[in-house]
Amino acid sequence: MTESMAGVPRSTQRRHELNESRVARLERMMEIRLVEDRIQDLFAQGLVSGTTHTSQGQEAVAVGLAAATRATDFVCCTYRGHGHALALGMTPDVVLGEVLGRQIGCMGGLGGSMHLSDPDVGLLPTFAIVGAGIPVAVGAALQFATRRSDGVALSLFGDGATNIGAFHEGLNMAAVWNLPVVFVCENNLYGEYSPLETTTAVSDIATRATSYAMAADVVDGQDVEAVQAAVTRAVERARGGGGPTLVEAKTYRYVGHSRSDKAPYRKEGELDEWLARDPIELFAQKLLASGELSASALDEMRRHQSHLIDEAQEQVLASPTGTIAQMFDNVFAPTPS
Ligand SMILES: Cc1ncc(C[n+]2csc(CCOP(=O)(O)OP(=O)(O)O)c2C)c(N)n1
Ligand SMILES: [Mg+2]
Repeated sequence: MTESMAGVPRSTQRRHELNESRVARLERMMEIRLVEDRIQDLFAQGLVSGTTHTSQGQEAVAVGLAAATRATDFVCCTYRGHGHALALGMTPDVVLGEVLGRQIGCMGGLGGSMHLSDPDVGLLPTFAIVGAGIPVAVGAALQFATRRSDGVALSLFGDGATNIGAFHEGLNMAAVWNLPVVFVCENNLYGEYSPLETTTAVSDIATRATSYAMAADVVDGQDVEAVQAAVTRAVERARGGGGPTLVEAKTYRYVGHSRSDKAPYRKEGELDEWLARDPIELFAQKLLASGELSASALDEMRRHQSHLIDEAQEQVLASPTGTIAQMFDNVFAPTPS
């Protein structure tokens, strides 16, 4: 992790910037898009081991959530987590480093794309198992409640995960124990290659909260400020002792599920409809209209962000990969008595 001169981790500073400024939120959404595009390029060049899942189109959910929370809260995301990690404050070099198996990565390059984590920004370990983070977030909320702290745990997951047992067990327990947890479903309309309506009996995932007598909200996942407002309401409810909330953000992934999936299963015209409501464009237009940003400042922001990602990529590609010896660094073995 990069340390600033004042000794505050750069990731923590980045989190504060996001909490404070609308322009910073637009910039972060751009950064996420650029990093995800870059990861796809690097994957195509054979530089990423294993698989990778990118989130182009879903940037507003990551940034809206991060802007509504504190670095001392806990977030559990998924294997599609590069954007969440960047939004929470992890720097592009650390994310790219992990994806490319370099020591500079947040897990020293041993976790890879699906296992980003950093306690400084409150990002709990991340799983490849669909829905696995949901009970972990409930556990994190239970420890906040037990310690009587005002921390909140948040769980991010997809629409497909709401058909998993852990989702129902987690929501039930959170409701029964009135825990400070916010469940955020990124409904991107597909679970792997299956459209939502072929796997799921409801079209509004938020209605599932009714079974657990839980508050719920459905929000436009392309509108960063709508996401921020909904998550803020839910987080305030949780902090104030009002218990859990299920927030459903309606969004879309522009890319396939993973790797080189070209998404031939999409409905005709669907991608274009969603591209017409691109979350970065929508927010940029809003800031231009309010005068917070000029057209030239927006162009400069795009150029600058792209330059920063070029630099991060160069730095990462020049840095050492994880080693076999490193694999044993954090292994605990009891001494035989
Ligand atoms: C328990 C489990 N079942 C199946 C899989 C294979 N799998 C990986 S991602 C995925 C789709 C999940 O869809 P969703 O929850 O909507 O998240 P998205 O990928 O759309 O972000 C599946 C079925 C898995 N990783 N874990
Ligand atoms: Mg999905």
